[in-house]
Amino acid sequence: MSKELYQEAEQFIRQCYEELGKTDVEHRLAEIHQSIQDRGTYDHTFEELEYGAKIAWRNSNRCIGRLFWNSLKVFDHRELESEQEIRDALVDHIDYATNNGRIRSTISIFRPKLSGKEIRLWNHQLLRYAGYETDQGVIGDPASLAFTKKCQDLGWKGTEGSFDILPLVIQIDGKEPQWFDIPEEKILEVPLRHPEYDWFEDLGLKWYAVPIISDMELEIGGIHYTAAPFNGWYMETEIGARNLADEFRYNLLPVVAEAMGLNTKRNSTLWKDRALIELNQAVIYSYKTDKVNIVDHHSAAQQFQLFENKERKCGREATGDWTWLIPPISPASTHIFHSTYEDRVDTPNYFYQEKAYE
Ligand code: HEM
Ligand code: NRG
Repeated sequence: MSKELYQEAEQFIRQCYEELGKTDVEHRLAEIHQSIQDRGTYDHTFEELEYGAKIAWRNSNRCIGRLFWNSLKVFDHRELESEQEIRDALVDHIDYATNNGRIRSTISIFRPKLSGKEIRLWNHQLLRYAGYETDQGVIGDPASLAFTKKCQDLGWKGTEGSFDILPLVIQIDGKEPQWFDIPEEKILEVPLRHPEYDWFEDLGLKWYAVPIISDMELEIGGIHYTAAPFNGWYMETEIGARNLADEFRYNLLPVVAEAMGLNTKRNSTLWKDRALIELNQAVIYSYKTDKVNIVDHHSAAQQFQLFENKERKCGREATGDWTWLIPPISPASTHIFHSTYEDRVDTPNYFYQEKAYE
């Protein structure tokens, strides 16, 4: 029997039962020991699964949003077997999490990897825009070029627009992956406009409401959940300072700066910085006006400080990856910049896994 698996299980179960104030640990451990001996694996109870997913969020060193780790909604979909059932659960996840803009932090957990058999979601996020290589250059999101090609190989056709939502691609146990369009009425998007610049909306920019990471593996007590999409809500810089601004993404700083009438020939006019601020202001203004949850980076940093304090009160020190925790705009205006964090990776946690395609 797998010694490592039992040891991973024991460590998790002891932590879980201790934190939840449960007393029947030894009995549960004996049960798990027996199960691993009989079947080579064990099943989490719903309570263990739910708390494991929450601890995994709490342990996510790169996440600034961890104050809310204990209010994650967990959907247990371990019984689902077909691509269609999984598609329906994913669409329900999008719908539940979106909640007309009052976004709910949610995770949907499908059956874990067992003797090499696994469910994989090929999407990086359940909602994301396609990217196309054309004679006029890239249209859409350059980060999606490879996945978009895969979708086309599978028979999906996009409209070569700048904001085409990609289909869900689901693969079970190495079989041919199946793709499904997401019903339009389930997708909430926010057209971007600016509180002072009327011309801004004419740029025709938008972004989707909910970031739902779908390609990471959730590990709890030695069990590997390879399909476990999760979401919170956006921090404005993710959209305004990275997705729309990076030169290798939508690359919109020159467009915004020109429209602002800035001299883009000279670095010293700080046109990039000024365009960044207005782009981020537009993101915040648009999401707030449409009543779609979003957090600005100053509030997020304050919430993260509350998380650090709460953790200390519980006898833990928050671990963190400083290089990811600092926001890409005005980092030194947050306490995070002036702090240090131990980048120790505890489990349960969310991990990168090998790409399912390529
Ligand atoms: C990373 C914010 C919820 C797990 C991040 C990042 C931000 C962020 C800004 C950095 C992303 C980047 O630079 O690309 C938030 C906010 C949330 C939230 C505002 C609102 C509730 C969640 C939830 C989970 C989670 C619900 C899991 C249950 C993670 C993980 C990463 C991350 C694993 C690292 C991703 C990677 O390495 O690519 N978060 N987050 N976050 N967050 Fe959160
Ligand atoms: N930067 C990515 C999303 C990464 C995760 N961010 C969150 N996660 N806010 C982007 O699409 O811009 N979350 O679970 O809320």
